Amino acid sequence: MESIPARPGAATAPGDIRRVATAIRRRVLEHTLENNGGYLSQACSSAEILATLYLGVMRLGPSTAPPIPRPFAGVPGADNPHAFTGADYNGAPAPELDRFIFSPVHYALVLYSLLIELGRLGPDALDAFNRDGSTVELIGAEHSPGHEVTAGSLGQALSQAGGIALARRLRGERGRVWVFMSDGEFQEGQTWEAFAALAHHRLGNIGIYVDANAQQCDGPMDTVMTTEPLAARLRAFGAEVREVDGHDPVALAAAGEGVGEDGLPRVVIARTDPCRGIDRLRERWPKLHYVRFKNEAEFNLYRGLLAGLSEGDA
Ligand SMILES: Cc1ncc(C[n+]2csc(CCOP(=O)(O)OP(=O)(O)O)c2C)c(N)n1
Repeated sequence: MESIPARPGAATAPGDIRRVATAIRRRVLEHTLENNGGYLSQACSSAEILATLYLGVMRLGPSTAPPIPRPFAGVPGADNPHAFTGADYNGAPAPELDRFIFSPVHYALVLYSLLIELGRLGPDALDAFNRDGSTVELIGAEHSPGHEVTAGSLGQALSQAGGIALARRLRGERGRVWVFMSDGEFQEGQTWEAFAALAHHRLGNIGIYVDANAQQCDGPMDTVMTTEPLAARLRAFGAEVREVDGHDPVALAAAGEGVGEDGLPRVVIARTDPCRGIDRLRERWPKLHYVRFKNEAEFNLYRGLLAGLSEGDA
């Protein structure tokens, strides 16, 4: 049987990653039905990427955070000793361990669902989803489970991750910095400025996975503003680029190998399908960014799909 050895001491079979990915889609669909709205196509596109990062790429310690997320304790500041980030769901920081920076924070429910599947977050954690005073935010922020920075204004997290990567290198830490981004963020100038800085400082300890689902909130990327040829542009900015099928855990894990060993930032462009695993979503194309159901018939249709998803062959 194939296995993915990237995470030391814990080889994960691709089948396990696929099962986790299916469970993510199921939970996100369930919540989209419950709340009549959700970032469902993002679960379809990114489930294998995020599951592979956690199970086959990143070196993280066990969660040190409570299974039921803490309420919001205010923004960080000199006068607020109670503020916290959600990074402790990714384990305590250690020089040899990796850090994870989650950039397109409207994907938050996808990350929470993954953390639940991995036992890093309790199964009831989503009871507080999108409630006032809760950290389990619809649009995640630094206090939300699994998040380390506030990135709701898209395109900023990579710059923050670059600063963390530079600081880690200056301290002699061997742990890497992994960033998850969406393709819409490559329409923003700050992203390219960040890449110029990563290349200038030769930050080879940073790896970036991009969910290239070819969609953004106003529709298909190529009609709003194309970012192609993305790989060539990134190479021109000094990155080492791999392009893979974003639903293939083996290819995704292999594309992250060797990060931390040379002087170039690594970008994995994961080509994905925003309807993967929930084929009926194609009927809604190109309006996929935020899914809401229009009538009882549609609710019933998607409720019916839930059962199929639990059998798990997305
Ligand atoms: C700086 C900034 N501009 C605009 C927005 C509004 N916005 C929220 S999600 C989104 C789409 C971003 O593209 P992507 O994440 O690739 O879309 P998806 O695949 O989730 O549809 C936009 C423009 C934002 N959050 N931040």
